Parts: sequence; C-alpha cells; structure tokens
Amino acid sequence: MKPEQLAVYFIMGSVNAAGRNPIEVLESALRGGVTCFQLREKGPGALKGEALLEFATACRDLCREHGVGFIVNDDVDLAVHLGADGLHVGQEDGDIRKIRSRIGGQMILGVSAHDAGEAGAALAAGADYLGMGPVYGTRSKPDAREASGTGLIRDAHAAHPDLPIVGIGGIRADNAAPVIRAGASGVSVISAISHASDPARAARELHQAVEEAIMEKERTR
Ligand code: 3NM
Repeated sequence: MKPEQLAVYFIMGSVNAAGRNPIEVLESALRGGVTCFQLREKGPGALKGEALLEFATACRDLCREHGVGFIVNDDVDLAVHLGADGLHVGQEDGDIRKIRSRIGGQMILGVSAHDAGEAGAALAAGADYLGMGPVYGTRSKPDAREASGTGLIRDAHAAHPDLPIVGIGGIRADNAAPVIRAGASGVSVISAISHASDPARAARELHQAVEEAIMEKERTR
C-alpha cells in the first residue's frame, strides 16, 4: 500500500458518531479528505447480523464513491464478503500468518503493534502497515494500554524503515506533528473526526497538520 493512503486514517463504528447518523459523519469525513477508512464496529450497541451487513455495505459504497480505501476491523468473513480493500487486526485477533493466508495476498493487512518486537513479527507474517499506540490518552478504547508517547513509533520505524506506520490514540490536529516526526506515515483517529461538530473541517485540519509535518521532515532531512 502507498504510505500516502495512511495520512488521515479515519476509524469509526456506528456507536462512535456522537448520536448522529454515522453514514452522514462518514460522508462529511470523506468530503474533508480522509485518505483511508476503517469500519470498527465494537462495544455496547454495536450492530450485528443483517444490520451490520447493511451498514458496512453503505460504508464500503461511500468509500468507493470517494476513491478511499475501505478497511474492516477484525472480521475476516465480513472483509472477504464485502470485497474490502483491507483488514485490520489486533494482537489478540489470531495468528497473523493464518489470517494473511485466509485473505490472500491482495488485500491490505494492517496489524496493531505495541513494540518493535511485535512490529517485526507482524512484518514477517505479511502485514502491510502497522497501527501503533496509544500515543496519547484515549477515551475511545476502554481496554487501551497506557499512553506511550511517540517513542514506540520511533523505535519501530528505525528497526523497519520500509514498513508504513500509523499512530493511534488521542491524536488531533494540534498534536499530530510529533507522530509524523517520529516516523509515522499518518495518523488514525476516531474521536477527532467522529465527535467533531464539523467532521469535514476536522478531517481537513488533520490533513493540513500531517502534510505540514511531512514537508517539514523532508526539508530537514
Ligand atoms: N486502538 P481516539 S487506541 C482503536 O492503542 C484504538 O491500539 C488503540 O481513538 C490502540 O482517536 C484506539 O478517539 C482508540 O483516541 C483511538
């Protein structure tokens, strides 16, 4: 996958839309310029069965309309059924090598990793990119680990410079730059966009912050 696709990586499930219609929130985020979308349908009130399939299909179709990659969190069957562009899994979601062989070589595979060891193992098992965090404190994942700052990204990027990384956890436009400076290709966010009063504007501001940090990094290289 191209690292640019990870620049502003929006993650949302139907329960993250702050009481609004999640499809409208996604549409606004896509208009604002998110570069990737992950459907992460988790937690109390998460859709299941037919309702999930209908919602996921609507998300996929909207992403297609905007030419933005559609990634499914965790649910291999749903990802394959929908012909998603990718699948994202955590360390607890099963053997990454087996997951790679189930989805085939074409589908993007993202893996959450928390240290350089997990990063190396994910790369060896066929991951296309890593999600690393939580960089800052987050309220969107009740079982998230302690905030780790940007050190983990720096270490993993130094060990595996060709493996694209996105930072996650508590990232907003005003604290995105250190994540990029540490070596990430982009930032992944739930609440910075899904809870924003204007998701399109929030996506634009994140995009600008990431672009500026990338340009600054290239200037000082
Ligand atoms: N994974 P927000 S933190 C889904 O550390 C997720 O692996 C994390 O939400 C990890 O942008 C997180 O609202 C939640 O902080 C990110």
